Amino acid sequence: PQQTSQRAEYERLCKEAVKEFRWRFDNQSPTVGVYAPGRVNLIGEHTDYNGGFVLPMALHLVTVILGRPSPSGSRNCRLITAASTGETGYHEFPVPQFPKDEPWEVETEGPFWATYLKGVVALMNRSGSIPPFDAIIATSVPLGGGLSSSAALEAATCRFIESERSTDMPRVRCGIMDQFVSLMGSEKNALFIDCRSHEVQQVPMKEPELVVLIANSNYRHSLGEGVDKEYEKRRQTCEAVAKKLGRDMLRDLTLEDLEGHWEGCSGASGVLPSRHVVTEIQRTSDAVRALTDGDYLKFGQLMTASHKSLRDDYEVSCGELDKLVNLALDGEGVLGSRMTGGGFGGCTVTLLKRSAMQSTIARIQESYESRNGEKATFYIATPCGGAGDIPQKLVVGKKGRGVT
Ligand code: GAF
Repeated sequence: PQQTSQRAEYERLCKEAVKEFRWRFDNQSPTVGVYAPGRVNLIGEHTDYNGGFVLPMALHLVTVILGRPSPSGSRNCRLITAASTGETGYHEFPVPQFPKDEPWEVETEGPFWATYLKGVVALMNRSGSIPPFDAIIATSVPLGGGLSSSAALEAATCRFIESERSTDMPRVRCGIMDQFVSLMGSEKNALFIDCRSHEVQQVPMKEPELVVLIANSNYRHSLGEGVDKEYEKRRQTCEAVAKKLGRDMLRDLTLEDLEGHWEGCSGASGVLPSRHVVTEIQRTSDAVRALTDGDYLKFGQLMTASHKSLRDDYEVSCGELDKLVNLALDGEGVLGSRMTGGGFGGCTVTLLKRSAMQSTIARIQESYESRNGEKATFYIATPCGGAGDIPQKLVVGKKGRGVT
């Protein structure tokens, strides 16, 4: 795989998006451009909504939004996606507003990707001061690939609205990790986030002989469709067990607490998922210590243990992810491997020696195929910064004529 920079990614997407924006919107150039990255989580899975620890890093893969205020007299926002996103479409809607005192659900009419954007706009539009806009979305974060394409879109929307006037929307009660790292990512560092206190520690990723390799199973997950029920079910189980044992969150429980109440909990369906969360929180803080001490062997072992726990106790892996992890581990120079993100499809993340990268990729390519007959695709992950503005000259071009 090519190792591109975040800047190269947003420049490429911006060029494409400016052309399509001008083509669609009367040859006008956009005036604002922003980007926000996807993420890979190194360890700490399904811990965020239990108040635990996570260790994600922002990626070079980004979502960009370019736009401008709507022409005067227009009351609606107009939204398009760039052809390369593979989810092309057009959607027109009035600027959504979050009612102050009533329960509210985002208007889900229109394509699903628009719902994420509308939800963020509504939350930011409590005072009703956001004017309508025209915008285009382009992305290099694989959709439904477990690298936070939806959080990247939410973070980009947030940045876009902020820039113009200088969370998970489609009913998934997700945690804070993805949006947090997409906004706050740090170049050269993974972020160790305490999801209860929101304290953050930057953890340098600085061993040049090691590579973090992402393998996309190309079996798509979507937390917003069918799979969302599985995600929500697990979340409810965690909340119920914590409540039953008299605590706010599983973060407050130890393994001993849990084992002592083995009988009291709702059978294996409650205890096993909780055991994953409690042990994963511990593994994540151990992993940060290992990384800080330069003990990469240990870090790798913790990653692999995390996968087993997600597979056997939390039951969020799938055949494709297990196959990718097993194939990765089945060779020299691989320190650890695990599924990353919500699960049920998407990507794995593997820590390995640089010298072992080609042979590992070749081994996977030879034997891996998803249930839909897809091969895997690969990315090298280096920690990148969070959401930002695209330089004006790329967005509007010379003398406001746009980039052609
Ligand atoms: C998804 C969610 F959006 C995150 O909040 C997190 O819970 C993750 O699954 C699992 O660690 O990406």
